[in-house]
Amino acid sequence: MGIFKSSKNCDCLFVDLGINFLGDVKGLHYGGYVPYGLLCVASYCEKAGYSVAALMMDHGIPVQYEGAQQELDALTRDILESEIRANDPKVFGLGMPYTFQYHYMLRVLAMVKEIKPDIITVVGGEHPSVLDTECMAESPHIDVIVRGEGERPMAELLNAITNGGDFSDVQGITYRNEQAEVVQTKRRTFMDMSEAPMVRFNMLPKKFFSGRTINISPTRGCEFNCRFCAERIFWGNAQRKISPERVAAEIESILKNKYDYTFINLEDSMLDMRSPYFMELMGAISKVKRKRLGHFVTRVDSITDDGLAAAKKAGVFAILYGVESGSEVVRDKVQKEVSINDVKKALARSKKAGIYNGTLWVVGLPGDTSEEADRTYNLMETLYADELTDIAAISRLVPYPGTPIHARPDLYGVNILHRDYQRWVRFTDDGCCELEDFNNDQISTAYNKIFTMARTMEFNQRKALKVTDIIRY
Ligand code: B12
Ligand code: SF4
Repeated sequence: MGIFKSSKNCDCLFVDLGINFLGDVKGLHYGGYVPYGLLCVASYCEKAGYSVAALMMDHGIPVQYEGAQQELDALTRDILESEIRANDPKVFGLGMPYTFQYHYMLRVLAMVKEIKPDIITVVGGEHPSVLDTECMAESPHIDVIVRGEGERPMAELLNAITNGGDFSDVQGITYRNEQAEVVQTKRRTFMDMSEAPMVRFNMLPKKFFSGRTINISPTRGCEFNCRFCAERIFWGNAQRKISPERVAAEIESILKNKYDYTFINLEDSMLDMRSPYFMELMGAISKVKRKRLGHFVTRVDSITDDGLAAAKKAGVFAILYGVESGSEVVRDKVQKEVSINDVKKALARSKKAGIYNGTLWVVGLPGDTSEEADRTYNLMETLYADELTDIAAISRLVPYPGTPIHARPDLYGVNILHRDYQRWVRFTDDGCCELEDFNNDQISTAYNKIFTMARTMEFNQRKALKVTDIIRY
């Protein structure tokens, strides 16, 4: 019997790699996550009539695991062996939301194929979706990659596997055919969100949720086009929405499970307060009592006073605003079409509405230099001094697969330094790219200077300090 709920005659064991395998990597380990995307796919397949089970590696690997790789791999293998034995799945569906999980993914898939050679491995997530042929070339243990939105292709694959269909009919996948050739099927259109069933969180054991934030995503897609971001390409440039009633019902279902979670966050690419949907969503959520709502992310140019009031009434604790840089040159280069005035005005309105303001920043974007980064420093310092930002999440640029910068770094003056993906981490001074006029060491120096100032400012504000560990971004 495995540590997770087992499911006899399981069609697919869904597994997310989590974060504990990393050990205590600077700035990255802050409690882990609930694998929402994986559960979306598993819930959809279950509704389509397949028998599924879900496993999150973090539940079996201790927090901030400190062992050597050999020990980690032995532990991982034990977990996989016990779960595969307990469930005997036909398919192993692996979720890899983060690029830094790449090498661990390769090792996990090799183990899975050793444990059960005839199992079919299917991998999903942003990195393999974009770098499908590279992943296939580097791992003989991947049978199929689902590119992009996972629900429909995964259900169709399970149908093909259990009923003997042909993978070539499943749009949106990359697979190895009988001649071991890598085949990419046609890109698939996005699904209508009314098809998405409620996510069944209780596929994972109750104690897994203890101390974690639960992220749900009422919408998919973004109409904006910031050049460092993959959202528009991965999810499409039109926002698809889950009905507010269904979102409220999903939150109710979380409450009914009595999980010991910290916050429920709305983790959409961005929520636009100007849309009627936003007001309806806040209205529906405000009817759910005692839910402990955390944050959502938006742009400074999409706020409205009515929207802020509705968010406050719905119980939203914090709003995270993408500011990115204090440099106009940089913001122009990455098509973040907002001015410093917009930033200040929006943050002031948000504060006035009683919201806890978080701001999101990136050092080392195209156009950045030591001088431009000083503008970021100065703007952030002013925002802190004026109490317009309570917390700041400062990253350095990582050209994630799926972003326009990753596709054409040359167009943006970005030089990718290495492809050691486990080091493609953005809250660190160990960079993976640099700019023509802002080299890796200079970026690290600017990053550390800004980061240190922000921490000092937060520590000066006792109110901010209390929530530093709560807002996990
Ligand atoms: C919520 C969120 C978080 C949450 C929780 C993470 C989680 N995975 O649930 C928190 C706040 C913890 C977080 C943290 C970080 N995040 Co984050 N996060 C997101 C966000 C905004 C939403 C994730 C989500 O739930 N999406 C909705 C679901 C439905 O989509 P999905 O997970 O992609 O799943 C779909 C497909 O990928 C696919 N799929 C997924 N799994 C599987 C499995 C199978 C078998 C199949 C077939 C398909 C499949 O089908 C799903 C449904 O269609 C995404 C951006 C985004 N909009 O997706 C960034 C994103 C995942 N985060 C990102 C990053 C970089 C981070 C951080 C590393 C930032 C940092 N600190 O440096 C940290 C590290 C994680 C940690 N320390 O725990 C990047 C990852 C880029 C990359 N290539 O690595 C993203 C894509 C945003 C971005 N483009 O910058 N994050
Ligand atoms: S940074 Fe935000 S607004 Fe810009 S494209 Fe990405 S999700 Fe959209």
